[in-house]
Amino acid sequence: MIDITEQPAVAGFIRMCEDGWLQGWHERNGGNLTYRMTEEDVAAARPAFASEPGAWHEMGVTCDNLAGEYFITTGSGKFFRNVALAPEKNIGIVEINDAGSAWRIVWGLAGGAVPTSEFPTHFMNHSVRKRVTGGANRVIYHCHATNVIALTYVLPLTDRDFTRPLWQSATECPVVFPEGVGVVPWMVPGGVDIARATSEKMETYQAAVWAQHGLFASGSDFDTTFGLAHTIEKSAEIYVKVLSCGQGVRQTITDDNLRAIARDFGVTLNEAFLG
Ligand code: 2HA
Ligand code: ZN
Repeated sequence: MIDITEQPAVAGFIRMCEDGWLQGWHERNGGNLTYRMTEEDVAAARPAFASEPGAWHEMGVTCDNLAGEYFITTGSGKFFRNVALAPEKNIGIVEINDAGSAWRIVWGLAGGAVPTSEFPTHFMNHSVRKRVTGGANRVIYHCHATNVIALTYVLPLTDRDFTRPLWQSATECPVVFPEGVGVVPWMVPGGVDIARATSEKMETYQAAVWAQHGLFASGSDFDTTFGLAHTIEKSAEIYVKVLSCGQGVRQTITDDNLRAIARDFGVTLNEAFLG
């Protein structure tokens, strides 16, 4: 029997859970992570799959372009803090049916656990990001990034009102997320409505802010997805500190500065947020 936790996809997944925990973004069971496996990942993990997969569970959403895919997912109610200690109890691998509407557990989530309560949102976001990135996107990550959440109490909840200060609070930001960030108003977590609202934002953006809740980030691998969340949260932290000085903003990165960064780094900034 192989040690599945040493396979690169599972090992990378576990490391990212640990990284998020160490950042303080995953109090209790906060946050969730999913990864759409490659064929090679599935082949490497298959020897550890259960001889009898679990029962199929309908999700209430259907995504044709995810039929037959395999995902690594955190478990509902599980703590990121515990993932590295007991992976098979806190994360698992699910297979999607041929209709793209149901999952069944093939490894992990031991003891009756199920995929994250946000699985429908992750699933719909995977579908959108897979389509708009031509299959490159594989990771969807939800974290309770403290300063991003704090800003949702003081900034207007629009894509523009979040993107501009985030771009202006760290010079690398326009390079890392030139399309900006989306903002989803406060909604009940875990349901199909928040899944739909988020996936609409992910048509345009790599990341979406959930008001008074957290951040959704996407990417082609663990490094870029974690790096995106980290960059957004760092910029939010700087802006929170700037506001906390209580003197307003004396000087910032101007729109001409932003355009100059975009030109030199070869990225196209979302013009809707300039000027
Ligand atoms: O998994 O963060 O949004 C717990 C959550 C729900
Ligand atoms: Zn959450």
